[in-house]
Amino acid sequence: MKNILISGLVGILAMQGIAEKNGMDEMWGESTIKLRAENAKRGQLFDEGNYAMFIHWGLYSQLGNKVDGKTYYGIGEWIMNPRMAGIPIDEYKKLAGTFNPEQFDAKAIAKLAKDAGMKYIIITSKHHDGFAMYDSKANDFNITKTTPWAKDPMLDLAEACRAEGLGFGFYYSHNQDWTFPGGGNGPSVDENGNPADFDDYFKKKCLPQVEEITSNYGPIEMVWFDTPGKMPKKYVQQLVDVVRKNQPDALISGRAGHNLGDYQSLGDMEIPHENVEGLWESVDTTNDSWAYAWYDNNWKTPKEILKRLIACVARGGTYMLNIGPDGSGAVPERAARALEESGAWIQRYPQVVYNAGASPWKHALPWGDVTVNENKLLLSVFDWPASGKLYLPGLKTKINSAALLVNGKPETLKFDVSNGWTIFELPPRAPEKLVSVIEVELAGTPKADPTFGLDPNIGTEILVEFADVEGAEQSQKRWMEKFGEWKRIVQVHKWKPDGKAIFEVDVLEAGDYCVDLTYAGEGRLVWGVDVLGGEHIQNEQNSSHNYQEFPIGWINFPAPGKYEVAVSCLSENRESASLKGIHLKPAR
Ligand code: H79
Repeated sequence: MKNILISGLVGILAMQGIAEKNGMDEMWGESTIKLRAENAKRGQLFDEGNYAMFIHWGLYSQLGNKVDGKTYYGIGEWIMNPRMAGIPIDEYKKLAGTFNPEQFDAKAIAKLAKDAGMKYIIITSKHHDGFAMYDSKANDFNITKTTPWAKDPMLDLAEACRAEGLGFGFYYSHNQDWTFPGGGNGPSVDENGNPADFDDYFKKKCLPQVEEITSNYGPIEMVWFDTPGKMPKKYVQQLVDVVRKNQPDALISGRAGHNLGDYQSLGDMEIPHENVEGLWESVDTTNDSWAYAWYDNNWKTPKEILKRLIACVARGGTYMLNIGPDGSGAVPERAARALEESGAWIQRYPQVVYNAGASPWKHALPWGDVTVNENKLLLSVFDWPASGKLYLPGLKTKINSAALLVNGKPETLKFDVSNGWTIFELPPRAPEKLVSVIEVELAGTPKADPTFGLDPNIGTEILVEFADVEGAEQSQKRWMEKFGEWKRIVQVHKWKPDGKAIFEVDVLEAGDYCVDLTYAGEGRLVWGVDVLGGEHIQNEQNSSHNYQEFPIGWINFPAPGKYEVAVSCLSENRESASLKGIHLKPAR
């Protein structure tokens, strides 16, 4: 993501001046502020660091998705919503009376983020429930006024981040407020039964609170607004103006709304398959929920964390990964261990992530992914080939040298070039348990042909978003796996009798390949697969409402080179047929 200029980047601003204006010199220490004044550039940590910690923590963390003995599955911060437990406002507010997070350890959290290789922390200052997790003068429904703990954790966390050399920033739910009269999806009347509108909420709570979070915690990295909904532009503009006034070096998330943010925020838990232009971010979580959920032990392993992080960097973006401390303030042990283990890997291979940019292939490769750092390609190998050969299709820039990193030292690799493919000779065993890295030094700017090469070792999956479609519709499909846990795919559906999804492939090793299709549908479906100008195969298989892979048969590529492979749905009852991708594997 290097080399992308943020529009309206104002350059380095004297943070000291801002601190003085707000009378914060004592709190933050002049020397730290000066240091940041010299180094800080708007969005630098975002643009170059590529990895951040997200924290969802609030009153809801105390419930951990269990209310009156009943467990609700889904995103924990939504627990009071009618779509989850449906807790009445008065009941919910009572939770503050027992919120006593004695285990909260700001230093330990900042150290965890640092050890994880993350460059800044963004934490929920107020989520949709309206509870401020900081000392708010603007509104009493906050952690210092209403809880027995009565402390402001954000002062400690901001300081701990600064001590670790990390950036710090706030999530703020600006549109939704489910407990303040007039807030988005909140009550429409006040305590006295008088009607309240969004303007009331905005003036009495939202704007003053954004003023507070941008004034009282020293220089911050970002304000992460979320779910703008139908919030009119004039309100968003006022919030943006406040952030710019108080924190000229802070980024504003794309979810501020009306295109007033500094970068694009993709959907929750969305990791794109194809490179995305511009400045953008994926937000994701270590398990399935954002906020702590007692049952949620579906943790991402260190390897999955690395895969997802590297995928974001390789697609040209930055990755923010969430933890949900529980009601005591403790970070779930398994999340912490996974972050530390993946972080230890990043310390060994910082060049793969920091200052690294997008893959010239524009998508992942069958065995791993590629990031670019200066004139080097960093090949992150997730699946080590048993054959002793790693196949890289379509590299168009000459290679000066290639090396496998073993215990941090480069060991020169031999390679051959054949039909536009680069074939590296590898030792039989991977040097790394998690992800091994090959550094390829190029003679010039990295260029590659993004055509999917059929890997001679393992199967190559190609999603329909990379296909050309005729006589059918290609569209995005979104659903929630559990409540609030978003999944999305591109599907080809609404097949006409002559409909086709055409995939371009590059074959290095001629011969038979096993074709599997991933689809959803109802009942048995008949699919045809054609190598254009070559063999046609077809078969009937079962289907299911969720996407599964079904074998179709073997198909032949008679010689090395490029081919078009067309998939069509041949059933008469094809209304339900929804194709997600094709998988081609050498039939050996
Ligand atoms: O903080 C996390 C989520 O709580 C928050 N964003 C992440 C970072 C988030 N809030 N809302 N959403 C994400 C989108 C939710 C949309 C839905 Fe619904 C909730 C779809 C179904 C239930 C509200 C009701 C919108 C449509 C119907």
